[in-house]
Amino acid sequence: QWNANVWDNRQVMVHLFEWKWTDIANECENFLAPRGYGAVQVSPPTECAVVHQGDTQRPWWERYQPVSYKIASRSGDENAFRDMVTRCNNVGVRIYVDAVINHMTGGWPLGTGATGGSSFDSGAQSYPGVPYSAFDFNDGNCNTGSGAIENYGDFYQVRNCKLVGLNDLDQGSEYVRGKIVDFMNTLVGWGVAGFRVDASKHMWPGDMKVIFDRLNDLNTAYFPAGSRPFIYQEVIDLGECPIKGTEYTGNGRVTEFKYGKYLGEAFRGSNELRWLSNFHEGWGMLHRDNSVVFIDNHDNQRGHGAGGDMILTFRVSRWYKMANAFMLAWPYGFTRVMSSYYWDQWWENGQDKNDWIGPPHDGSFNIISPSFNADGSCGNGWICEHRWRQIYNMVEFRNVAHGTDMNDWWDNGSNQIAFCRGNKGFLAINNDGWDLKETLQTCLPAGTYCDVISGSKDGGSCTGKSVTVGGDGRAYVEVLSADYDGVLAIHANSKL
Ligand code: ARE
Ligand code: CA
Repeated sequence: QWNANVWDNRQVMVHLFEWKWTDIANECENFLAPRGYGAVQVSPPTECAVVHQGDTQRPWWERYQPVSYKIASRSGDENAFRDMVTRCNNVGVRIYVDAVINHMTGGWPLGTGATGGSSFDSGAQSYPGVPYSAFDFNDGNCNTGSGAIENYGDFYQVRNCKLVGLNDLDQGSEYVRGKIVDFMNTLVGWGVAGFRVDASKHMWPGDMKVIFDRLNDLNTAYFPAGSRPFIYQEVIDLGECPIKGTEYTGNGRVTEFKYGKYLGEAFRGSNELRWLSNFHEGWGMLHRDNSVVFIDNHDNQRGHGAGGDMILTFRVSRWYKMANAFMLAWPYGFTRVMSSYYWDQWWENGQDKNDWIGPPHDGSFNIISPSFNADGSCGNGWICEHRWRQIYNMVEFRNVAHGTDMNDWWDNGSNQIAFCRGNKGFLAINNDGWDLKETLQTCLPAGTYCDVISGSKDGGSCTGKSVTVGGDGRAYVEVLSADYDGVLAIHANSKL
């Protein structure tokens, strides 16, 4: 449950937020497998409430309000989902499902539509598509006047009361456990490799353990016998809440939200990069083998969730690429690359009033597929960070350096840093306002290497900067403050 079930030489997952199943299947074959991505986190696949906001929009967050465990959403139906899992597994790319098992919908009246046609009544807590009824919810166990979570300082209400008004399932109930286990095991049977477990902070770790212990081993058509589903639990622990991520590491991995927040602070200049030399457990983060790390996620890239305005996103692309390069080169945690769609922000009093806007869609609210430009980048409103050269080339770096540790750290006492990964890779970053021009230890065998940030290796030549490593492993390296990107990266596979 800690093992990501990826191929050894594919060590990165990408979150294809709000993508359709058919588009993901194509992406596995056309891009992710050839570029060495190991897995995809998909948006919640289950039937959910249909929420309309204005005449022209459906918020992305409707998918976090399940109505049943039927596979039916704007991403596609069960057939499309299963076809995606098969096609991605066939090219060695794993699928992780975002499992929303803490709750069902918020307060919608009987008659509100659902993406799979099931009826439901939030007020009566009736979900015949599962079926769940009022007995299966936590109301009797919640100790607040409103029935909602009122104080995050009280771990009891965080687990037993309603998160933002969402009907809170009782995972202590044998019946509820059985329904959740059946849902997850159905997906495992189809070849799903793991789960992001939404709102894990709001469930008791002991109840979750009972559920996960009942999950089947992975499908042996694609995985070695005895493989366990990969489990990573969404727990936001920035140190301010009595609930700690470590309460959940006995069940699987946990999302480490401090990681992206601290890197955001460092690249935005609140903290010098030189301090990153020991960016590990010593910073109060989870053990590296228990954590999933990322620069931003679908919540905090739009001001939901954790980390506030320190979080880096595609909108500050130069820093964003630098932080992703650091993450993908740094031996800590299992890494997740975010892949977003664009929306216009509307700032009022420090809040984006458009934070709810859903993915690109047509007049009938059908999600529009990404288009692909000649250079491989996306159109139709999709950002596709995972297709940015500086990011996918660093995915290859991580795969090549996998199994090595960090060594030969160098810094200039400020915001210029460099380090090696064994004799497999070398990274230099310049976030100072002046040039980095240094002869540094790269730890690589003598030869000429292509910098995979300013370009790519193309046959025997390099479309970006070249770096010549001498017999002593040292090389003259330049990252100018005026360069398009503030990073330089070379590795064993970029040798010319
Ligand atoms: C929507 C509306 C609400 C409405 C509700 C019910 O926005 O106004 O009351 O529906 O109808 C997402 C959206 C929510 C949305 C919800 C359901 O973000 O806005 O509510 O879907 O449609 C906490 C949780 C953490 C959670 C974050 C967002 O601990 O688990 O809040 N993250 C996951 C997902 C979200 C999703 C949900 C959970 C719900 O990633 O996308 O919500 O399924 C501190 C605390 C954190 C807290 C954080 C933010 O940092 O330590 O624990 O995170 O503040 O409050
Ligand atoms: Ca709960």
